[in-house]
Amino acid sequence: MSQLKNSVLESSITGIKQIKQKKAKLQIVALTGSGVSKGSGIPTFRGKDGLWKNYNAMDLATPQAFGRDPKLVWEWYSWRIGLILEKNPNPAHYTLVKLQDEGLLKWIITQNVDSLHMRAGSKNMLEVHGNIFRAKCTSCSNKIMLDTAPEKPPMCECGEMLRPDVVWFGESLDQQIIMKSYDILTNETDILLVIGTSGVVYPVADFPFLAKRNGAIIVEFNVDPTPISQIADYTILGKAEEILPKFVEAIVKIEE
Ligand code: BJW
Ligand code: ZN
Repeated sequence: MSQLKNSVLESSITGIKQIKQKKAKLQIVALTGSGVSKGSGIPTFRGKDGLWKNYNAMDLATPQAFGRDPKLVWEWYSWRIGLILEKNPNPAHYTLVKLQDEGLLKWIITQNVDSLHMRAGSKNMLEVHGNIFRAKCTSCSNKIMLDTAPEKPPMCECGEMLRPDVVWFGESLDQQIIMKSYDILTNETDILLVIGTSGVVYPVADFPFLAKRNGAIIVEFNVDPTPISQIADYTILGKAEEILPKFVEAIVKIEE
């Protein structure tokens, strides 16, 4: 059962110290969601200030919506691209880079499409829901990168329309990325940090459960409890941009 107190930060460090006594090199993996970019000023999807408060997911983030009105869908994505370009990574992103540089964090599995982990300098990253700065052809296999917000729906050189290279509701996730994620969560994860995700969107919502079944310790960072809190060994309540740096600082000290 997870502990939902603020002293949880300290008990999580004590718990990790105990695991460290049994295993010389810890393998830490981070699973991130939109809450990690909230501190950069990028809205999350759900919750009171979330994108889905003002926009209907089914009108904007499904292949059917794009089929009906590609211009509307591109307008929404262009607006988001413009917004993200004005923002910068926050301490939550940078602190994961530090953990990676220390050789402790092996992988970041992110649902975020905003490239902020990459802009902060993270490596070994799996973007399971795609990337908003990439567009793919609706007809051929062409993909292009976008460095500015498109003013009108971009077209492929083959003459067909390009679409955002993100995963919409009802679409399958990239099979290779999913298989790699399953492999990491099954075989390479001693500690899974679950940061800023509501844990309601499948199949990613199952990832912490898979890691747990395979023996990983789950440490969750969120401003509110989520369905993942039920299986989390520690749920540390607070803003990722504030609590994650404290957690990482303590973890790095254990290693020294
Ligand atoms: C902070 C904070 C701070 C705030 N610090 N924390 C099984 C069961 C039920 C349903 C399904 C199922 N399998 C499939 C489905 C359907 C569907 C689904 O899951 N629906 C549920 C919503 C019910 N899944 C799919 O369709 C997926 N495809 C699939 O499964 O294919 C196989 C299949 C095909 C056909 C039929 C059946 C199966 C695809 C899902 C694609 C999701 N796409 C989006 C949009 C991406 C593109 C874009 O950006 O436009 O991905 S939706 C949106 O949700 C986005 C996110 O990556 C994803 C997750 O959201 P996230 O990141 O967790 O954000 P929030 O807002 O939900 O939460 C933020 C959290 O942060 C909160 O907890 C806050 O408290 C916290 N927070 N500030 C720390 N400062
Ligand atoms: Zn094409």
